[in-house]
Amino acid sequence: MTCILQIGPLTERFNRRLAAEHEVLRFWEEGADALVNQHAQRIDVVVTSGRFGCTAELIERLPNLQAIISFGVGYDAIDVAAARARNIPVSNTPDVLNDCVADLAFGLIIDSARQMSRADRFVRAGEWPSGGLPLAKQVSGKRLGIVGMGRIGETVAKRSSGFDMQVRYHNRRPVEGSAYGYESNLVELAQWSDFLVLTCPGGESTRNLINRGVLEALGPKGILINVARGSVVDEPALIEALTEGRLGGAGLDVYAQEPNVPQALIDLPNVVLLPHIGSATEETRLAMEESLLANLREFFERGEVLTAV
Ligand code: 8YV
Repeated sequence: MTCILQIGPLTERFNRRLAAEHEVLRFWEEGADALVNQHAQRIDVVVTSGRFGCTAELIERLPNLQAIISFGVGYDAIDVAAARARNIPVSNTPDVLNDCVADLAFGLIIDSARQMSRADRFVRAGEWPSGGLPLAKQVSGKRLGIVGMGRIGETVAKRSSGFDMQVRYHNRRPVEGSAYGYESNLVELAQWSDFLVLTCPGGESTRNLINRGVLEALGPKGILINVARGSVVDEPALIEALTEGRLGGAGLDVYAQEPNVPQALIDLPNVVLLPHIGSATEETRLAMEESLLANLREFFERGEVLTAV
């Protein structure tokens, strides 16, 4: 029987499905570290997620590791370079989550602009009889800047046509055949945008890409939406800009130190805070599980993964 090291728990259903077909060592359970030492030679595959990742140190501890199969599209928490150095393929679950992440990005755009969460809190707190909320900002017809025109960025852009928005994007390089205008200068894109939506990968190449200068350019009327990774934004600079009114608002699904959200963000009225739920629907999570299991099956049957990173 094949031996899998599962780094963290996914759904009960998934854990059961995996354990039905394979011997699974559960890395998050007590005593797992000793178990890994004991079985290190036998572990063929690591199953992990964007959240749990896989370190170079762990890869090094597993001399016969043949593949890393991950749940989620982002793989910044997996040391892909260490895996590549040993010719270990890494797979993720792209495409199946594009719609849900893009839906959530749009939800954040509308909520941040129209202050729906704030209005909900206002009604629940019984404040309506004693006054109104400040006027909100319109969404339709506005300018949407997208940072990272990959599969998710493209899906967000598609959603915007129903809102008669203009779209421009920033990427490392222009996307061939894209219907949207390319902006090589991120500060200029931020200056142009009413909403700046982040859909780029995390990791070292994009760390603190959204810095003080970009936030300054987005300005007191601009809104930042992040459904990518917390690492893409200089979080202290974001808090400063929001607190001092140099940025209009933010809609965030991801943070620098999840699951810890800075109190300064919690205290701000013009910020919508979500607990990293971009792909968290029943339909999409099931599709992600299927994609992970299909990668695993393909690897065991043919020695290759289906969706390599
Ligand atoms: C998942 C995500 O919640 O796919 C991603 O990159 O961030 C989310 O869809 C996460 O990967 C699960 O750990």
